[in-house]
Parts: sequence; structure tokens; C-alpha cells
Amino acid sequence: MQQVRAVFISDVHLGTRACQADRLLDFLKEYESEYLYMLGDIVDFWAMSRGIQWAASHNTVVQKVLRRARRGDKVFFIPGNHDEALREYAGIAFGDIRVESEWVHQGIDGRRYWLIHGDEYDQVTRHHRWVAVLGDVAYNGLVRMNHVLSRVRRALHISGYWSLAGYAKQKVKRAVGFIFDFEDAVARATQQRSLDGVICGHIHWASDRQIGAIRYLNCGDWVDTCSAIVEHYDGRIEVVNWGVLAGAADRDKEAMDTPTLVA
Ligand SMILES: [Mn+2]
Repeated sequence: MQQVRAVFISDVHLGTRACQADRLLDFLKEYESEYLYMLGDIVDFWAMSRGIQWAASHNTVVQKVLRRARRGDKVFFIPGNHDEALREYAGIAFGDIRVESEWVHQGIDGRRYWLIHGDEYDQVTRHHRWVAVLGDVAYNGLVRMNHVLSRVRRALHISGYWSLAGYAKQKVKRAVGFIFDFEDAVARATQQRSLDGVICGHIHWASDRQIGAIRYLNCGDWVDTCSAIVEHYDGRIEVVNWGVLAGAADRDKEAMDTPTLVA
């Protein structure tokens, strides 16, 4: 167990079969924190409208978060596009959880980070919602296929977690352009607000990049890559690749070099 100053997670997609709630629970057990920021797409209302896949572990995630809030951790929920129904509650606290449409986190070193989900900087989701929904269906299909594949790999005693969606995405050149466009748009908006950095989610691509004067950080997701961001008490902010700890270091190293697509 480690005590850190802040934990940032996004794109958990509770309510879908693809959600890796067990891995998230392991991660949350390892990292206790003063601040817990949930940066959107925590609950997937889009997918749930097509059929709910609510496992016992999904309840456990909700309970753990509520318990942290009750205990006095500062818990913030910034809704994303998959849980946009909660956006109208921005500014309201539910028990000990604050819902905000955006927030600024001041690091222990004084740097100020803008916290958003990020879908408003995704030109695809923003202008062609039906394309986004279609992409969502295709993406979830791919992730489901990956689950079958990983069972086969386990049965064949092939070790390590391997991501088919991650692999496929890396092969899509256009996805790279999409990622860069998104990252640049977010960094520009951050700069306009005179902040030092941004921590967001949405594109399911964990990242820690310097874009001009702006530090751009993306939490990744808990359906495919299993990653989050933590701030340590010595001021270090880093991406934690929880999937890698299961033994896929090579995949991840490659993945960090080559950005990919999205949900
Ligand atoms: Mn999203």
C-alpha cells in the first residue's frame, strides 16, 4: 500500500462487460490518497441503454469510492460524455462527492492542472455523435474479442496481458493523427487558461507529454490498458500502467511510443 497525494482515474465504463473493475480495485487498494479525481466515463450510460452488464465488482468499486469520501478523502467527479447525464449536477455535492464540470488541481509544487474529461476537444464526438456511438459499438466488440483471446492465451499458458484493441489501434495510422489533434487542442485550451498543465481522459490513451509550455497528462482507461495517474508527496506526477504489472511490459513500452485510437 502507498499513500499518495492524489489519484486521477477516468474511463472506467462501469456497466459494461469490458470494464476491468477487478484490476481497478487492486489499483485502488495499492494507492490510498488525499484526493481522488474521477475524470469522466466512470459509469457508461450509453452502453447501459443497450443492455446493462453490472457485475458485483462494479458495486464494489462504487462502495470503495463512497467509503473513501466518507472517510474524508476529497472525492471529485467530473462527468464525461458516457455519463453526461450527471453534468446537470455540476456544482452539487452528493454526500461527500463533489460533481463539477471541470476543476483545477494545485499540485504540491504549486503548479496548476486543469481537470476535464476532454470530449469537447474531440472533433469526432463533438460534431458527429452517431459516428461516436458507432465507434463505441465497434470498440467494445474489439475489447470483448480480446477477452476471449486472453482466455485462450491463458489456456495455452502464454503469460502476460496482451491487448488486441491496443494492437489494432496501433495499426490505424489515422488514429495517430486523431490523438495528436486531440492532445494539441486540449493543450491549447489549457494555455488559454494560463494553467501549467492538464489532466484528462476520454481517448483511452494514457500519456505524459510536454506540449509547448503545457504538461499534458491523460489517465488512459480501465477497459483496455488499465492505467491511472498519481501525484506523490514529493511532487512527482506519473502515469501508472497497472496492466503492465500483470506482465506486459514490452507491449506497454511499444504502446507509449505509438499513440492510438479511442472510444
Ligand atoms: Mn469519453
